[in-house]
Amino acid sequence: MLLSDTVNLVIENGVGVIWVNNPPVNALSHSVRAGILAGLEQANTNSDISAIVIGCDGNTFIAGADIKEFGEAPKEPHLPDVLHAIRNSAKPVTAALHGTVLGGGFELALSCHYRVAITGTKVGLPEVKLGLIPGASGTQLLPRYVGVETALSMITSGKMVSTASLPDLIDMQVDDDRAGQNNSPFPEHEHLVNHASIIFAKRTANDAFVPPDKRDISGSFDEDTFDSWRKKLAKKAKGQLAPQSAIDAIEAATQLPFNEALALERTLFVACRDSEQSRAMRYAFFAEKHAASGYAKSTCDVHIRSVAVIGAGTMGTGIAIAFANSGYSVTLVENSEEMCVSGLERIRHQYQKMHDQGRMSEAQKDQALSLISGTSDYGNLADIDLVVEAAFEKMSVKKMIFSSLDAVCKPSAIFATNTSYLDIDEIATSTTRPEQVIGMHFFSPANVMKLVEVVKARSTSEQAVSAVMQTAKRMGKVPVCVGVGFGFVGNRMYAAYGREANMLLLEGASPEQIDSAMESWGMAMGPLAVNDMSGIDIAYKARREYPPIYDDPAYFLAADTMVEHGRLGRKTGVGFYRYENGKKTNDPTAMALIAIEAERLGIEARKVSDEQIQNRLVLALVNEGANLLEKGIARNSEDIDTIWLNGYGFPRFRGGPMYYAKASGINNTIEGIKYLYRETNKNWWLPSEKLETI
Ligand code: 3H9
Repeated sequence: MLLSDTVNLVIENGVGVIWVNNPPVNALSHSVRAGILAGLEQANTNSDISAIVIGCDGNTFIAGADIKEFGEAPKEPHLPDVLHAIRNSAKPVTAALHGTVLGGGFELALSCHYRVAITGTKVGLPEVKLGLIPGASGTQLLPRYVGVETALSMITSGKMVSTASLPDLIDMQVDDDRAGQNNSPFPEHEHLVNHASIIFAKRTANDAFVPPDKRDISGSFDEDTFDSWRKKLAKKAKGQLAPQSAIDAIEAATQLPFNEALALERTLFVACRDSEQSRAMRYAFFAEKHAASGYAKSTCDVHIRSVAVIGAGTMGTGIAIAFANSGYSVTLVENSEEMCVSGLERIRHQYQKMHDQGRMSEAQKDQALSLISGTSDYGNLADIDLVVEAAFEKMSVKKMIFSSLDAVCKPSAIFATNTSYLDIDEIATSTTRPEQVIGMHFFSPANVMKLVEVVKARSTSEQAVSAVMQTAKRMGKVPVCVGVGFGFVGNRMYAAYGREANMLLLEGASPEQIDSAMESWGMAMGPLAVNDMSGIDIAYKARREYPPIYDDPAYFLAADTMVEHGRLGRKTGVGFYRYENGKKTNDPTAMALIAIEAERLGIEARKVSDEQIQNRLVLALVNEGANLLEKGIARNSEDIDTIWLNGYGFPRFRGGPMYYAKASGINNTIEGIKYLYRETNKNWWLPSEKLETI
């Protein structure tokens, strides 16, 4: 019986099955909420039905509220009302779980009287990642099943957890040996779990059951538990409202009667939902999806199964690990057998470390290692589908590698370079297949960082772009397609950001003031601490090999001064800071050296406020982002924001630099940039013509 556009009720063996079909992720859109409510009413009044099952079609049980509806006027029935009806159903309700049971979908499952899950099912309350807290009883019910500590950890991190690790939550586990063998979904999973749930529901139909809200809160906790979480998250999730609100709501679950605590949860949820932070994070969620979606859906008959990585340095080994972790067979290529052996040894060492830190099981480690082999003979690459070159950043070296590959690899093989700034069109000329030459710019550490800039050169075919975008997506990366231009999008913008940090040093701001201003604004790390960590000499050398378009004596003068005094950053124990036993301390010598250069250029030291620092660095990003849009190197603002959120530690609750510029009012942003142009008289502050329409 059709209950709404997306929900059916079928009766099987005396069990009423409320069947949801709302692709792609069975989100709780209005028609799903209305359908489930209608199904409950009908099942409770139908004497042929003794118990109820809620199950879903497709790859997953309900993965949450429909995020698209958050910006619209809420329509009845609201989710809390639907879940109230489930909890108070006279006939027991069983949730049939598979896939990723998230947010409102997990709250629905928690509101049921029983849960049946198939192997591989994951549950989670990821609302904090959208600047929200669970708004339909999640903060109240989860601690009643898994205890306060686990609930605090799951809700404030938003991380998914396997149902296998939550035995108190699941009433029956359905085994499927194939789960977890690869990343592909199992089309019949929903039928298996649904079938098992019907049998379970029939068997337990007459058992006495405790409504979930009547369960006691388990586990040990006291007032300190909540205060210590507040302190911990004030550091870890600095500046964010939602994690703190989540703690308040969970604490209320331990102090107030269920209905009062539920009302408080709702109030906190609505405040979060209507906050700028949540708007920014919801925007970021869709920006990331849009960055890859066009390519993920396009037809592409190139299937990447085997990969070769050229170069066993830090980037090369990280890239090899990233591929092997996703099930690709990887050949690591080096100039000699000895270099190969030591590259493979470094990889083995990395895996051992991940295993020792509890980040992967022995079996996962062995499985990944079994996929990686090494060679120094290009002749062994004849059947490889994708080659990723991560060799020395020199055009002549890259061209030699690509022409050697061209001579041995099969015609369909795609050649990607991990270059950070070299011209990929020029690299492509060294092959007979320029349409299959592309950039795959990973960020260090490549097996951890999610961002991959997929660089489409002028000659690259759409098919090669699709194949690489889809491969990166399958690796769990966030791929963004960009065009060719020095530094592509991320590093090009980072140069503008770093340039202003350098200018501010000449104007009298200290490294620690600049870094702490940016960190308190939300950046994961300040620009000068980052520079010390990655090595100040790297960009110094690049500036000498490829002189910047700006012929200005102050351009990166502070960084150049550090390098010329042998202060290369962490690796030499001094840079913008001093490092003793790995600990960073302020170093007045750095400022003294910079002050001498400032005086030489006639730049007067002045007092700069934290707000001026934040404003200047962020406006530099925005203007450079708009320049890249103007040149067509970035497709749109969403792509730029996705790059900054996933590669540079930009605070998600600010949405990304371009979103932030729009949310702060584009006219204010333009005025700010014009002001800096007038004040500094520097060409790089010339406002981009694209700013009006970013
Ligand atoms: C919540 O529940 C609040 C409640 O506590 C309280 C309410 C009162 N809504 O990621 P994919 C789309 S907050 C709308 O590529 P995958 C997505 O945009 C919500 N659309 O697939 C994409 O569209 P397109 C808490 C959604 O297999 C398509 O589905 N839940 C939603 O790699 C496929 O997505 C979450 O935060 C949604 N909730 O991963 C879960 N979710 O094809 C967020 C996805 O047009 N979702 N779409 O580009 C996810 O984490 C992943 O999508 C998931 C599937 C793991 C489910």
